[in-house]
Amino acid sequence: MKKYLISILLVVTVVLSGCGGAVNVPMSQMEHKGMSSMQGKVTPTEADWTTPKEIKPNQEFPISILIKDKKGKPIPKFDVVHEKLMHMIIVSKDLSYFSHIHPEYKGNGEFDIKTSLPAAGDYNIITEFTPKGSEDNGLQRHWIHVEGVAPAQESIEPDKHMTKVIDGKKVTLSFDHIMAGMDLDMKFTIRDAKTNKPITNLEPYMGAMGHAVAISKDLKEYLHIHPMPSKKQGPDVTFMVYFPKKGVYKIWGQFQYEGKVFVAPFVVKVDM
Ligand SMILES: [Cu+2]
Repeated sequence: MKKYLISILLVVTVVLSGCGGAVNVPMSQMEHKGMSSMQGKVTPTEADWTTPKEIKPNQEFPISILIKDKKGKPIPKFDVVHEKLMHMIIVSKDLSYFSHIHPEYKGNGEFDIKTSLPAAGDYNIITEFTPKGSEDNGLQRHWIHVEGVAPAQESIEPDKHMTKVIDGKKVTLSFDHIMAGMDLDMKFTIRDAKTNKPITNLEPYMGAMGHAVAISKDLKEYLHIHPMPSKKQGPDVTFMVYFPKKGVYKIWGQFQYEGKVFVAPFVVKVDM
């Protein structure tokens, strides 16, 4: 059972380097608990990022990432994880903007994508990928700046109400308890906002009943969380999550219903 959990549960902690570059320490759930005997070999990586010097709001621009080993040699092969070779999350510094996209693999370690960002300011790009032979995923992060006068930063305050209406769905987030340094059950419950009826026909999205990302207010901690295996398609989708440190985190749950993906964001406070 535990081995199975490792394979389905991707929990990654990131320590940002001081310069805002990408020095990352991927860590699995088991490593947190010191169960290193269960932990496989992780391939350390480096990344070269190429983005335009000037990026303007709402204007498409290219992002190119070259994943290399520690000797600077491009890594040629990657495993498909949740249907993709690379997952990319982009968030604004105040965490008000979130996107989850999938760069295309060009071969010889290079992934490319085009995207646009809605407003001026700083954005953090986080990519996840698994070099072939690595038993845990790698992570690289990069800051970019969008030119112009940045809108006022949104404050990141814990939500008072844990139920929200998003695109006609009523989404509730609950925890069995919410403390750092231990495994928690995090549950999204999804209902029809009009009828209040539980939704029991959520659709698989990238091979799971949902995906969730959590990022700490200071953007240092990054967690990508997958749901516990279940045959149910709602209304409850439960994730096992491990918050490495106390503090305020923003969580985005992503689910698919009637062919469309929706994002449910919540801000929570994790105590010690
Ligand atoms: Cu993805």
